[in-house]
Amino acid sequence: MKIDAVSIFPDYFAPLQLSLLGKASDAGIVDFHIHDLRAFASDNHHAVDDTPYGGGAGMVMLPEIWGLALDRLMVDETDLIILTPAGKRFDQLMAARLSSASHLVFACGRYEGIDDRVRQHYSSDQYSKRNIRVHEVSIGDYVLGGGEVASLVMIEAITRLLPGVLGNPESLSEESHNEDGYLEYPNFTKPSTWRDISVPEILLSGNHGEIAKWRAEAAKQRAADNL
Ligand code: 6GU
Repeated sequence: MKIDAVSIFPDYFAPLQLSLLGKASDAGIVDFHIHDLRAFASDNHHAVDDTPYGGGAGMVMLPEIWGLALDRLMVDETDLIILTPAGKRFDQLMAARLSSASHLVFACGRYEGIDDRVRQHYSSDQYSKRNIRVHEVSIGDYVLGGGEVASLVMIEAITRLLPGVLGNPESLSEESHNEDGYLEYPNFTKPSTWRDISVPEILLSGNHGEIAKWRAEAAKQRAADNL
């Protein structure tokens, strides 16, 4: 999978070199390319934003500069993800769907967002005919300073689903926010008693049927507690 990200703060993406993502990148499973939006700004101040038509607070990112940055990335079979708190909520199902994409482009808005004509332009027929799809995505109901951290969240959730990224693929099928929305059961390791708290007896029993039943019940209880 090829992943491009466009941002005025490319340094935000340094964590892509760490841990699982770094290994996936070294192994050639994902190919990250980070682009500095400001490189496409041509005026003296390298401005990337201006005041909104119609008035109001904040600044809006200029369509011309985004067009220059994105045009060369929009090859056939591309999913363009525009990060905005007004987008569709990211979840495990969306992560799973995007994990089968061949090319993702993350457009990280700052300020009050990107001029909406950028979304409109890349959503038009000339692009959909080439299997270029546009998604406006939010990672949750709170406001961040920009789309960079949201992109990192999405990239981590998506790439760990790629074959070969996780050491133990079983942890994928057993895991908590499995697309059906079940929370995982609580986990314990050695020692069997820590600060007077003992691990549930059943987990030491070796009875796999009873253990599975206990875990299903504990997971349900936890999900109910978190409502
Ligand atoms: Cl994608 N962007 C911003 N700025 N804030 C957010 C978000 C995105 N998702 C949740 N909050």
